[in-house]
Amino acid sequence: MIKTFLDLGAQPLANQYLKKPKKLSKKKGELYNLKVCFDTKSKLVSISKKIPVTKMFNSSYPYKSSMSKTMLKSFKNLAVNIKKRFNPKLFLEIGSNDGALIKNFNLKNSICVEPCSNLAKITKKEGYFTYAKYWNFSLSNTIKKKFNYIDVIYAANTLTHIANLNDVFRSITNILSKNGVLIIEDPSLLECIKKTSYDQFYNEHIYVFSALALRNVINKFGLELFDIEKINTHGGSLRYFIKRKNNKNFNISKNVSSQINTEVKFGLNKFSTYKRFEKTTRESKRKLIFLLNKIKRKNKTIVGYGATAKATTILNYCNINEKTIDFFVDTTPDKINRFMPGKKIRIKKYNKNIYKNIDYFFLGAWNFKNEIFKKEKKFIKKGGKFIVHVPSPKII
Ligand code: JHZ
Repeated sequence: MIKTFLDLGAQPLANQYLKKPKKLSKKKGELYNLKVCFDTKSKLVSISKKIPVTKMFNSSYPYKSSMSKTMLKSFKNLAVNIKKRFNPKLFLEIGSNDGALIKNFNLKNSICVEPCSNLAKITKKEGYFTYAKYWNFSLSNTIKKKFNYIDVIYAANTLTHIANLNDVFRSITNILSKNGVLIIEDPSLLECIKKTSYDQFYNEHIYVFSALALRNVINKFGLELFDIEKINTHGGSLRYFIKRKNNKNFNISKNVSSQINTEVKFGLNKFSTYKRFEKTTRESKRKLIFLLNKIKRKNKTIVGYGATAKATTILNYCNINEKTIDFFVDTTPDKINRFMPGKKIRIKKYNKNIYKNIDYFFLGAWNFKNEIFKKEKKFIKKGGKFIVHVPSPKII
């Protein structure tokens, strides 16, 4: 049974940064109701409304993974580990974005799949064999015809963005070699619930995985988890290592049962846990609005730092507008001089002197707090403050 536990209100598409702000309409499909549900059988957490992929991932997708040093470092380390541990003859990345990970792999034995053609162009230009296509069964057949079976398939922050998980895993098992490994990484549902980071829910995040739910999903395809790594990226993610059940080349690590046991102990298998999360989310909204209003009453300036997809959920759920946050700063070229989705809040190009006349930064990219704090030492030294909303709204 599918049960709804959270209503985040009318939301625009998270990565649609308009050149001019306008009143969005539900009728035209510019706004949708963001509700989050729990499947009592599979334990999957998903959003209820699925937006057509072509509306989300197309030739003007702005997000680039390479915009953060943290991600680049994480991908570099991962590439070293994959080569050491699995030594793939053929490496396939689903959702290769701007090549932040793949550039650590050899041109000759790497394949990229990226449906956003503006991003696919980047890896193509660098010489990587790139399919500017959506991941599906037909594409897996095309790849199989050309390359045969693949021994390492990797996807970061991608599979949770595809509604039809049955097709996702059927397509993967279609081309994964007998002893092949599938590695996927995504924000951890446990961390999301623990930190009340309700902003992990938006149109692109159709699912937020727990190990518990993922195990149930892949089981039908003769796949099993053999290792799980906890990583710090995106507010706490899990990196899952998956193999065919009949592949006895890898032992099942204790990390798998330990993660699932922790999740069950926390209650990720129970609807009541999600109802509690709904309550803490409402409380978080109330506290954030109270905090921002208190600062504004003192005539202080607040500027958003990192025009994230996550910030779209916060701004629209908490009804925060340009009277509270003057503008956002961001380093992503395709976001600059545009407006935060659903809001009249402009995004300005980040520069090193941006903090002059700013009292507070609202940390839209809270998941890169360490990287940003390191970069903004001068702002902090001058008495500048940051506002974060996870694990609960506060000034730091
Ligand atoms: P970041 C996107 O979500 C969308 P977002 C997507 N659905 C997903 O799953 C995750 O990524 C992986 C900027 N920035 O990574 C760059 C600075 O300006 O939290 C980005 O615009 N200065 C695919 O958007 C944004 O912040 C900096 O110093 O929630 C970060 O976006 C740093 C470090 C970042 O993902």
